[in-house]
Amino acid sequence: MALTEEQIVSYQNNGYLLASDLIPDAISARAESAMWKLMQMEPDLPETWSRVPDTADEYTESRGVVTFNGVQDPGLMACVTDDYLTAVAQLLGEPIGSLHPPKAVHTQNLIQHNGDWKLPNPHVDGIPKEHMHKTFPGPYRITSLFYLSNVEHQGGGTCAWPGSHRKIRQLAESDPIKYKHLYDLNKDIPSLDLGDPIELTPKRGDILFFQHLFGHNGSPNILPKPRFMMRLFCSCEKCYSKWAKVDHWGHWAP
Ligand SMILES: O=C(O)CCC(=O)C(=O)O
Ligand SMILES: [Fe+2]
Repeated sequence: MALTEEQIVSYQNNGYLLASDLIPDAISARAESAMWKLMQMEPDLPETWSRVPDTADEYTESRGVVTFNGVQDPGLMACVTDDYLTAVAQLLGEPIGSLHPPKAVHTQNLIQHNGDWKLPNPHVDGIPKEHMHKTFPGPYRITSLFYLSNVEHQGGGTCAWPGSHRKIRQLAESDPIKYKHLYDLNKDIPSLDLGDPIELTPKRGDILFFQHLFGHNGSPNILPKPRFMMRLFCSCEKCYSKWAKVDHWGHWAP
């Protein structure tokens, strides 16, 4: 088994799990190289780290997010290991070997943000107004963030609110009409007392799993080195209909 019973229980209790060792080091090292190449940056030349690549699909300047959609580079796709797929099946309680694999990735790489570092407010995923995703059952059961660089304090670590999935679900269930859509639910999340977040500082090859309705958010990368992170895409009918993202790609939603 890819994950221990303790890790599965921790995921259920906290709403998330940061797991190491699902990707062999050689594979994550190759994936990091693929990411540097995609970003048109040289790992040994810091002067190249702040250039937004002209091939990027999107650049969100306010947060320094460089997005590429539907990337199928074999070096990146190799991170979808059998152990990873087994881990997802374990966390979902599905039979091992029963999940269809994703077909591509999308990047959310963070280049240096010129400003103060501060903790973000929590959000749940699936909030873009144009989608109006329903809160239940939600656009996915579980999602995975793959880190492909070592993330230091204030270097773009994702912030996680342990146990927030229960409190957010309680809020959603308290008024099913008002909170029919994630878009509206998300507006009231900052008013909840979710406690202090944990600023995760993952290592290359770590994977963050979290559940539907889990409170989290990215934090700024104020360090020179870019933070590399990717999520998974799929083009099958089932995934595409749950959360169409761009072109024929949707988020992979096993
Ligand atoms: O950039 C991050 O660390 C997290 C971004 C995020 O909220 C997400 O991918 O759902
Ligand atoms: Fe998110």
